Amino acid sequence: MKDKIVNYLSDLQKEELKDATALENFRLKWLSKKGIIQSLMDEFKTITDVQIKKEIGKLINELKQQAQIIFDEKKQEFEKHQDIQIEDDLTLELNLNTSGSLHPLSIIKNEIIQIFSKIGFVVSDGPEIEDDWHNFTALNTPPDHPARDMQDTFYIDIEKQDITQDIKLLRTQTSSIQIRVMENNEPPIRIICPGRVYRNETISARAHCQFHQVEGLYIDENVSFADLKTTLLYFAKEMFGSDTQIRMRPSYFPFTEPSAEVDISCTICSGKGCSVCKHTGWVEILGCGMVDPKVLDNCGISSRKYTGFAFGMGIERITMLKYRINDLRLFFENDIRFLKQFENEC
Ligand code: 2NL
Repeated sequence: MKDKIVNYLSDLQKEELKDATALENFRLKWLSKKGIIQSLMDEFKTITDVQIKKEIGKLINELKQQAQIIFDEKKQEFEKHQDIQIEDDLTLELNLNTSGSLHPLSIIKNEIIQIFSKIGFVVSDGPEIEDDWHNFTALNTPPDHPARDMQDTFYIDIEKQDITQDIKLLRTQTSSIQIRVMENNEPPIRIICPGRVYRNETISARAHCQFHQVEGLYIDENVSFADLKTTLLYFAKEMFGSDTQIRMRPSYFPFTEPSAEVDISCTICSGKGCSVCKHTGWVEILGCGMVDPKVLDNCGISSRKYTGFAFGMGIERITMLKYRINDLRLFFENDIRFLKQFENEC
């Protein structure tokens, strides 16, 4: 039996383990329950001579240990190699086409800026954390107006604020930028103000607690409602195509008088009637009006000398119409499958 084990020891060293299949065959041959080592153990149990038993036991142990070491080392080597192939194949070709792209809201925001800059509007911006004066009071919003309600506006740590000071909040519209510009500049003023705004809304397909706006303001001597209408018709045609028509419906905002809501002829069905325009042929895109004289006076601009118009639109709404997107939440989830669809748009 001793010679047999010594032969096995030399056989073991000659094993060539090229791949995982060879390794498994090795395991079956040497280490499994029906393998060589187990059968040697069975034979070992029948030895009665204590001295021989000791000697043989030592040899079997050596054989077992060596077989196990060979198996473990090869196994580790193959697994490591497999990892490299899957995760770190350094020979793979580089995909050079991986640059990022603009978010659809940025694409449309830039397009709106571009359209208005062609007729002399310049971009202004301002803080997202505003005070009550710039967001509400200067804009002629009365103290009991529903927009001021906690349910509609995010106030910042309201319980910690000194209510004799101007209350801090997240701006609900970018008009606060225009108030700051009017306070600090003499007309003529011709600005557009893109930016993120916040409202305390329950999130759904049609409403979100954050969205983006572009507001416009034009103040000079003799600015008229006809100027407003011409400007917005120009915008609608540039944005949605030269066949686009607009219509104005009377409306109400605390900061404009008169006020109007503007619809465009439905770009999807060309006015024939579809689900987007709810079979009316018209889709609302913005609100506008002549700046209320009280707002001008609040900012130190003489309402006897100057008049102006203003308008405001939601960038999400324009983007949804342009790209036929039907759920607001898609803009804020940053799902790569959504974003990738706009790669070629900018
Ligand atoms: C809407 C309507 C509007 C304005 C915004 C404005 C700003 C100043 C003075 C007067 Cl400083 N008006 N902005 C005017 C009318 C409508 O927004 O539906 N926005 C999404």
